[in-house]
Amino acid sequence: MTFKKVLATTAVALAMMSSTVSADEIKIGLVVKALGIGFFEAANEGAQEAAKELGNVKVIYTGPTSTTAEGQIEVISALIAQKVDAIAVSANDTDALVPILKKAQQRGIKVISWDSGVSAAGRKMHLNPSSNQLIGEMNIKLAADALKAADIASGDVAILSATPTSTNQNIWIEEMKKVLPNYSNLNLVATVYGDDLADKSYRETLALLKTYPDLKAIIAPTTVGILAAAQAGKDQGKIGKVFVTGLGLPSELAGHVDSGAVHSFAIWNPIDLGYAATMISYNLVKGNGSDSEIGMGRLGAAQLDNNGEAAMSEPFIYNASNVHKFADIF
Ligand code: RAM
Repeated sequence: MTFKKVLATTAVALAMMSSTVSADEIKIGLVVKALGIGFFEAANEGAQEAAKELGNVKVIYTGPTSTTAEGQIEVISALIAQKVDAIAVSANDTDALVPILKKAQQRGIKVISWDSGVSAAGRKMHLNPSSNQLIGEMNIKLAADALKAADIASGDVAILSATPTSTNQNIWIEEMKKVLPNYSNLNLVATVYGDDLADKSYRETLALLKTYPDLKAIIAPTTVGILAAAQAGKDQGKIGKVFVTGLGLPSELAGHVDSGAVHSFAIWNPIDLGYAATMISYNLVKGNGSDSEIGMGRLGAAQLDNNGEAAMSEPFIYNASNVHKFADIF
């Protein structure tokens, strides 16, 4: 090979390398409870937006196929092997992920939880979508509002949650129970778990309707659960008799609001949540921020409490007046 040819070949090789990898690219693993959940897909949209805005950041969107801690441990191990710079996880279990996340941190990987937290030992900080107290209170108030709008004085209500080990839902249920005594017209008869799987949530709803014939409302603080419950109620001819509420996506629930199966529901912006988690992860890698404050890009700064927790924003209520406006967004 002539000297000229060697130079040309080297130049081509270098050009190819720089177009595929760049030495200082920051890799962030965004780990979700499970793949195929609309809420997390919307969060990924925000995460990709943040990566684009930052430049030279790659977000690896990943998660198990069903909502288990075991599945997340496998996914996190793979991210450690890939030598990512940060991991941002929405956890299926508060404690089970701690050992693997500790290992990640020992290897210099910055770890945060977002949406659904892990114990403090497993992460640097946790980003709540909103105040947990507010979310709990809002879910109960939404059920009371649905009954009121239908002129139902009082009645039995049930909670359809995600998995029994889900940090976020468990905290919200606790908060709901704290305010329930203020709603003497709501009688909580059961809490059941659909595991954030559409078919299990659907079956659990059928069982609730059968076991509690006087049920007036189902509160599902999960986007998967609320959608399945609304569908099951509709299929069982319960529109106008049993109201489904909780936390859901306008894009998934607009039809059920139209049909009357859902009077109103709440959610924060899931795109913003994924964006914020990515911005925080990046800032931790870069050493930006402090123990009390860290940047979330266009969303401003997150204020951390003594437990290393922050809240992104307020949840928003959706009903017939606004659900279609937001259905195109998330
Ligand atoms: C589901 C998940 C998620 C939760 C939302 C409201 O998508 O359980 O963790 O925040 O519902």
